[in-house]
Amino acid sequence: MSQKIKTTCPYCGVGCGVIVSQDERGAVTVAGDPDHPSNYGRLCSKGSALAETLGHEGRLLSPMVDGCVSDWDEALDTAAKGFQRMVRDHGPDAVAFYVSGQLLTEDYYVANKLMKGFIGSANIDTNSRLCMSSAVVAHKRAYGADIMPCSYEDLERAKLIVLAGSNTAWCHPVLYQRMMESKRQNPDLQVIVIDPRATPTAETADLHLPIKPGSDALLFNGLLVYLEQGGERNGLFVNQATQACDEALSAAKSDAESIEHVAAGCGLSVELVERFYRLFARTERVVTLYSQGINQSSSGVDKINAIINCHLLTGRIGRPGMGPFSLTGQPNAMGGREVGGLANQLAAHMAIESAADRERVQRFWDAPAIPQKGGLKAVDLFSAIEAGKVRAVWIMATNPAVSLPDSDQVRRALAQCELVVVSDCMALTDTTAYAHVLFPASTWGERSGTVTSSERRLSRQRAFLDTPGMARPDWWIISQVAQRMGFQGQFDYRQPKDVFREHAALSGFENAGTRGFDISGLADLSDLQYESLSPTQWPLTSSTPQGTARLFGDGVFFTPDRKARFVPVTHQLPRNQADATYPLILNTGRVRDHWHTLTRTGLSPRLASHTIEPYAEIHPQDAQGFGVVQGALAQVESACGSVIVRVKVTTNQQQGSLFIPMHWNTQFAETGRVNVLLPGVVDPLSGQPEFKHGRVAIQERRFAWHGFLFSRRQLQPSGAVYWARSRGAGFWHYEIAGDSTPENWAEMARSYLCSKGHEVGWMEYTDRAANRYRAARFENNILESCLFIGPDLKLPPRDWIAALFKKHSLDATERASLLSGHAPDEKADVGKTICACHGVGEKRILEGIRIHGLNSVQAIADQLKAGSGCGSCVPEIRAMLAAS
Ligand SMILES: Nc1nc2c(c(=O)[nH]1)N[C@H]1C(S)=C(S)[C@@H](COP(=O)(O)OP(=O)(O)OC[C@H]3O[C@@H](n4cnc5c(=O)[nH]c(N)nc54)[C@H](O)[C@@H]3O)O[C@H]1N2
Ligand SMILES: Nc1nc2c(c(=O)[nH]1)N[C@H]1C(S)=C(S)[C@@H](COP(=O)(O)OP(=O)(O)OC[C@H]3O[C@@H](n4cnc5c(=O)[nH]c(N)nc54)[C@H](O)[C@@H]3O)O[C@H]1N2
Ligand code: SF4
Ligand SMILES: [Mo]
Repeated sequence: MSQKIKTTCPYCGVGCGVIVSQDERGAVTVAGDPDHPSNYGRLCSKGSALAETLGHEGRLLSPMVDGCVSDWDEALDTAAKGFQRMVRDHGPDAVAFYVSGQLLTEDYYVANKLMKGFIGSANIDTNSRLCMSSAVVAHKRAYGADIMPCSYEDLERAKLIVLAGSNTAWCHPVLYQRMMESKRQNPDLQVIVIDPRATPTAETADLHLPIKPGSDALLFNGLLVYLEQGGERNGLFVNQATQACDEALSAAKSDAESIEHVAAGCGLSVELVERFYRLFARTERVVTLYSQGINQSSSGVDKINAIINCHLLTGRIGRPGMGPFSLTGQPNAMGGREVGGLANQLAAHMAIESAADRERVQRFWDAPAIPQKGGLKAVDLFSAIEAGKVRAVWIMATNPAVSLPDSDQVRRALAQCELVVVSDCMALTDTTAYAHVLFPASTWGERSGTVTSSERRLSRQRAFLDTPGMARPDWWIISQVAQRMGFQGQFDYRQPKDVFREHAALSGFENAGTRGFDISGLADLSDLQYESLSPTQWPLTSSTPQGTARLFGDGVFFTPDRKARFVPVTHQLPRNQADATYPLILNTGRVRDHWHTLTRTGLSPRLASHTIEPYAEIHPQDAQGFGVVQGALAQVESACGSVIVRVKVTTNQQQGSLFIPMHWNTQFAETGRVNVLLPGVVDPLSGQPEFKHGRVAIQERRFAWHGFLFSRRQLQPSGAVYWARSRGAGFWHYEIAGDSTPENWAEMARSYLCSKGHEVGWMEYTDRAANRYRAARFENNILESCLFIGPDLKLPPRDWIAALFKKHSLDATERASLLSGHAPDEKADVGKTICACHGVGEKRILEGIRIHGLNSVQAIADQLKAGSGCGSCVPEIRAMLAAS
């Protein structure tokens, strides 16, 4: 009999429900929960591959102190005493926490309570600073509270969906699938994508505006003027429910003088801008979604307010099928905002600037201290660490040595910080490498609590696995440290539900409708009710026990006079502009099947095969101009650092900019860490970094030799200047390149592939003159590892080698072909993986289209199975069909 448990996907902010089944032997399968209102059974490629990421490979299984295995008592005491000493000697602001939207609400609540109420500093910030802090500020400016008014359901009820700075098809795939499904049901639904790149999302949209990077506020200011001049103002709503409309309009008018002016400023044709404006003007039911292309900007807050202004002018907010919609990235980005996990928030949507709120929270917590002002925001926090102002930091569930801008600065800061405490489930990350105290955290599958999705929907994460080793949940670790700092009474939680009930009670404490975030209806949940809690949207009070799908439909907001605010915006281009030294704009973001710093998806063969290396996308004309070619390696340089990445030449990239994914780090490709290129430029209002606009130069990076190696074991390719590793089915795949040719290839190869004193079946081929070398190592006829080196990029197809690793033994012909470097069968090379679910490669699909006449997504699914699984690759298949 198999056991079934309902929980929530740990990846993106869509918050899909999953059902986990486990058979008697412990084998886990994961399926979409048909009853969960986020996904109704759907999953994307990442969600579908969750069962592949549950192994204990690389896990941190015991506490560590100063690099040595320790026990809980020693590790907890070391951290607690260290923090106490810093507070005593240097004051509470010498201590900081840097936490994460991947913590559960219960963990987050306890961390925030310890810092703000008991250590008495507001120095707790979160990686959500990098993610949606601009949305928080914009929402507060417009609505008086950090509230996202819409529901996912609005995407099905809309007639027009505008996606601004969002690659939804890859980053919120299930929402994208829902949009595409409603488009099938309702062909009138139009989708517009605003993105400098032609992403898979843009390629399937009705209209794509390949906007000049950073110019969105101008576009939306122009839209505001167009709507006003076209008579689209909702006079009743504007008069009764808003303030400052005229100020915003006059700012927009002087900013966006004419459509021609907007078109020129945004690098778009007048015709395209007009089409967008006309569609927006004539469609009452419009939802505008925005994500990192808008938020991660030195003027992200203004951009969001420029968008919200258009919805306020037309009164398109709070009713079905319309509204401004902030897409959140992490599974619990929203939960973090609810508990007040940002340095400039208090708790439960109360304001740190308000004396009354401070007093209220202090009383509720029975806390000795409450900070009088906001704390350090992420980028400033790490500067303060380097400057020695913050002397102890506790990092939880985030990898700032990779994910913060100017990440070499972060490394310098951590290297000299007096006390670095890190809670992570993985032993070796770029950040854990700096820890004095390392706490082993339990992770998805083992932990239990709640998360909140983009649409304000609270869902349960439930444990279904035993926690390995000595790992413990984050709320427990934080409570233990708090108790050992002397705060016994207020942190004696026994279960996540104790924390949850307190959090829910605080949300309703002396609220009386003044604060939008109110889940007081859940404050008295019994243990059983918490266990069986089904997904619901806040506010959820005694008068709205079923939750709330939409807010602001009544035209009542959370400002003092209860009216929404228009915010006058003058567009500002990114502070980084290209110049002669750094002629290209650097744009960064995500790939379809990887999650952030690869600690989870990097271990899944199915997911890793979609993108195996760090790369830069560049327009063909730029590639020619800068002398870089498809498939070669290039060096990309900025004023603060440099990386080496593979070149992808594509017209999807606009001229004058590059795109490099954010995911690679020291564990997976030492020279592929894109954040060494980006300076710590932030939005002055929100502190959110400008990840989408760096300035860089690119040039060819010549190497004396190129190669690749496959091995069943993880290796250290010393001697290679460039290396990137990727997980395959049963092997690790390394792409390598080096500057100096070794005296003896065989010696180098053995140093890579052979463990010392362990001589094994070994075949090799050397052509010194041509600088070619091949070697393969066998154990009982099973291919154990192999290495291919050549003077240039002409190396055997990797998919052929990958296929050989699936075989139980290789026959003589196969061994011979390995050494000759020629695949015996051309078909063995299927190309880059497109469909992760069924492992179908690009070449197979192209062959199907060109040779076998497959002319629709359905035909390809029927014949090749590609696209018939989770559907995440359908946008790419559509693009291949369109290109043929
Ligand atoms: N596969 C995958 N999915 C994820 C994640 C992941 O790591 N992998 N992470 C999750 C998280 S935490 C987040 S925050 C979300 C992010 O989700 P998204 O915001 O959709 O993802 P990004 O790729 O960061 O950026 C989105 C787009 O912004 C565009 N852009 C850049 N500059 C501009 C500009 O000036 N104007 C406009 N209009 N667009 C611009 C980029 O070209 C890019 O296509 O994804 C979540 N989902
Ligand atoms: N260039 C560039 N940089 C970016 C971005 C970009 O678009 N471009 N986007 C930014 C954004 S939006 C985000 S959200 C960040 C994300 O960046 P990070 O938050 O740094 O990335 P993750 O790899 O998700 O880090 C999560 C860590 O938590 C650990 N972990 C997993 N589960 C648990 C748990 O239960 N408990 C504990 N204690 N640890 C756990 C994982 O092993 C991992 O080390 O990156 C930002 N950086
Ligand atoms: S869209 Fe994919 S990654 Fe996001 S929650 Fe759903 S299954 Fe998980
Ligand atoms: Mo994010």
